[in-house]
Amino acid sequence: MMKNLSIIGMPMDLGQMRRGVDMGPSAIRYAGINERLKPLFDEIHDLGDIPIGRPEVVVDKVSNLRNLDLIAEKSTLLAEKVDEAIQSGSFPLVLGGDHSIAIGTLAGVAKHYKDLGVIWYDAHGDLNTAETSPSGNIHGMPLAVSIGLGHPLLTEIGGYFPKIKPENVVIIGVRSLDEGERVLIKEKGIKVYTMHEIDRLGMAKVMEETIAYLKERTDGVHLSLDLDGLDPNDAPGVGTPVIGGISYRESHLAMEMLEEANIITSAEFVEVNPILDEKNKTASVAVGLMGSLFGEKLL
Ligand code: HAR
Ligand code: MN
Ligand code: MN
Ligand code: MN
Repeated sequence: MMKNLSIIGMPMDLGQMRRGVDMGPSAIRYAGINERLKPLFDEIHDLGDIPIGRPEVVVDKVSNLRNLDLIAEKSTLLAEKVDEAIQSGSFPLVLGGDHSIAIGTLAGVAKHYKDLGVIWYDAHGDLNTAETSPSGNIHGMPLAVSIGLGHPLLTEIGGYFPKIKPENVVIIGVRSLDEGERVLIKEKGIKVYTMHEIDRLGMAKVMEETIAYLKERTDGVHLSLDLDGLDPNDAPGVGTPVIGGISYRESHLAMEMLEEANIITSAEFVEVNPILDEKNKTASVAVGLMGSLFGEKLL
């Protein structure tokens, strides 16, 4: 069977307030994604970037959500591209952009599965709604939106609802949660490995359990990897760094174990902000992790 990859850039920074994350796809391409992944696929198609432009910031008067209409509009474009890639038999790899892009990615992916699983690799839960958000920033909401909670303009993208079931989600690396997110995790029974469990069990055990859990209940697994899940020492180029994160080595192991288990069917790498980075280190880390995720071997 042919193994093809479709790379889709989503240079959207509308989900938060720090400029520069719109340059994430460029930084990741500059870090050599094509060369690095070329040996691992039969064909790589770089589909370029979804056009975002440079729209003015608009805060929705009713919901207080920043750039709601624009994010809904651009996410619809991304969902269509991702959908097309999957239809053509290609693995979709989306480059962000802030994490609000996951709304569009998942809208394009989830319709192809009865029970899509999601690994949310992140310092944050991204489970806020307009009611619980401390910031009004939509990049703190994409996981909530994908399980069907949030503004209808977001939850209904792609014309179906919800995208994923809360019990098919595993959050890994979280160390910053707002009160409403805590409540939601408990209420919905979302599986979570905080930094505490990663320290206690070790990443190998965390991934073994995650893989076993998802294999049992899902027919495809999307990896949504927020670079701020990693420790800021290893991934400094992110808009909302939180100390005490997952190391580069642990992340490599996680990617290698996912590859061995052969469960990942789509992926996105988000929140790379080259303006805040040190010599494109974070984009290079992202590309290194992609290498492991797609089967790069030392020997
Ligand atoms: N929880 C905070 C909020 O909702 C901060 C979210 C930061 N989000 C990301 N994505 N970087 O993980 O505003
Ligand atoms: Mn092809
Ligand atoms: Mn995130
Ligand atoms: Mn985050």
